[in-house]
Amino acid sequence: MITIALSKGRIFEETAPLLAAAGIHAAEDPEASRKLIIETNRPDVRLIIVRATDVPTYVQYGAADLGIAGKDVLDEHGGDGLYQPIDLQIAKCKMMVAVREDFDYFGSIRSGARLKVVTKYVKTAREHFAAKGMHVDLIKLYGSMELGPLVGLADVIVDLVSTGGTLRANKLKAVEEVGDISSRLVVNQASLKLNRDKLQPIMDAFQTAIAKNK
Ligand code: PRT
Ligand code: MG
Repeated sequence: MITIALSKGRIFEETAPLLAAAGIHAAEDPEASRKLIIETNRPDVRLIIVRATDVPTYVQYGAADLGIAGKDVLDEHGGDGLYQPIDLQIAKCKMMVAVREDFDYFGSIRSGARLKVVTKYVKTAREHFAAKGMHVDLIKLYGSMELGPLVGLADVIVDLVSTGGTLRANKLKAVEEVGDISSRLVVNQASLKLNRDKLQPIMDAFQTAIAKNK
């Protein structure tokens, strides 16, 4: 049995066409179903539906053979024991630094102010500001980072931006790019050695489908 870990929502939606290219079709829509294990048309392939941040953990410990996770999640996780062979080019967005529309980010940096940063991505943010030689205070949040600067919890957020609609709706502006984000296929290395005959065709089908979309 091949187990593929992924999250519902945008990752599932954008992965479904890639799975279809590999001849794998979910028997149920995880959005509609409460099942955490979703059968597919292939008796030897199943999907498990987990939180986006938990995907690397399932693959790392071999509870899933393959997983699909954002680079944001993988960078935070550290990627121990995870092989990342394919950039799937899905769920694309950017990791950005953002502030209130009326906040002078570059002026504050020049004056040497110590900025307060809220983020779900503490490791990524720490590395970004350290590379710029900035000393910041990091505050970990689990969601709705956009609220932080509005209520005085922080000066700065580090979060994902795709359309920019959430920033605009909350009178925030992006001031600096941290990096490009897309989802990656992650593979358990021991499983790849044992099950290469089953995993390689799936990986090849993904590659071909991605190349066609370009
Ligand atoms: O939602 P939940 O707390 O269950 O988990 P999650 O947020 O980790 O999962 P999900 O499904 O929301 O995101 C899964 C993956 O999609 C992330 O790990 C990213 O790699 C990728 N992705 C791509 C995004 C976005 N685009 C994105 N825009 N993840 C989140 N967002 C959020 C962002 O955090 C911000 O709140 O959408 C908001 C901004 O969107 P715009 O369009 O208003 O700019
Ligand atoms: Mg989300």
